[in-house]
Amino acid sequence: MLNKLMKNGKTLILAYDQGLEHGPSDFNEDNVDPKFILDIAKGGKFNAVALHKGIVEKYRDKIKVPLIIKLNGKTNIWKGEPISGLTCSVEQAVKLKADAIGYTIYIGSERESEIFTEFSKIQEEARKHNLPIITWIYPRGKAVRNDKKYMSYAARVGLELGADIIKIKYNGNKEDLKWAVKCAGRARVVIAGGVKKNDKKLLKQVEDIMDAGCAGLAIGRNIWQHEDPTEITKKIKEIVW
Ligand code: FBP
Repeated sequence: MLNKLMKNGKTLILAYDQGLEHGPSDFNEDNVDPKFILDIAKGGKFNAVALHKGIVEKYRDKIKVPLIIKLNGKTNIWKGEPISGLTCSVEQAVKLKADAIGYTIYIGSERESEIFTEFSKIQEEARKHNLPIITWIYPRGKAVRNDKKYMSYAARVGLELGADIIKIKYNGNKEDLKWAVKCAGRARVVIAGGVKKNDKKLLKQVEDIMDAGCAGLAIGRNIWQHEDPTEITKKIKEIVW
C-alpha cells in the first residue's frame, strides 16, 4: 500500500500545510505561491506532497507527484488546548485523487479523546479505500511540560491507532529516536523539518534520522525557504538513499 509513497522503503515528503498552521508569516514572494512549491516537488522528484484540499482543488493540474491530503488543521491564533478541526472528508480526498491522507493528533491535549474518536472513524474509512494513513503526532497542551520526553510515546500511539507512516518531531537525541522507531513497530517513522536551519545542521540531523532507522522526512520550510531548494533537496536525498 505504501509503494506509491516510497522508494526502496525510504521517502521524502514535501509539506506545505504551513499556510494554515502558521499563516503567511512563513512565506516570501516566491513560496507564497503554491505553484512554486509544486515545481519543487516535481523537479526534486519528492515521493509525495502534503496539502490541504483548497490548494488541491485550485492547483490540481500542477500536482505531479503523489498527493497526501491533510484532513484536519488549525491556525496558530487559537491558544486553547490543541485540537485540529476536520477540514476534509476521506470521501472528498478520494474524489480529489489523493494517494494518502494525513491527520494531526495532539497527544496530551485535553481534547485528546475527541481527537482519537474522530481519527478512529477516519482510519477505518481510509482502510475501505485502501488509502495509506499518515499521522502528524505532536505532544501538546498544558499537561505537556516537555514535549521532547514524549517522542517514543508519539511513535507508539501512531502504531496503536493504525497509522502507516508516523510523522514526529526529532528531539535531537539519536538513541531516543532509535527507541521511537522500535516503538513504531511495522509502522514507518518520518521526521518533520522544523524551522529553517543552516545546511550543516540540517544535513547532520538528516544523517541522525536515517541512522536511527527512520523512513525519511516530511519536510517543508527547510526546503522551500532555502535559497536553493533544488540543491538542498539533492543533498538530503544523497543521505536518505
Ligand atoms: P516543517 O518541515 O516546515 O517544520 O513542516 C512540518 C510540519 O509538521 C508541517 O506539516 C506543519 O504545518 C507544521 O510542521 C506544524 O508545526 P507546529 O505545529 O510545530 O507549528
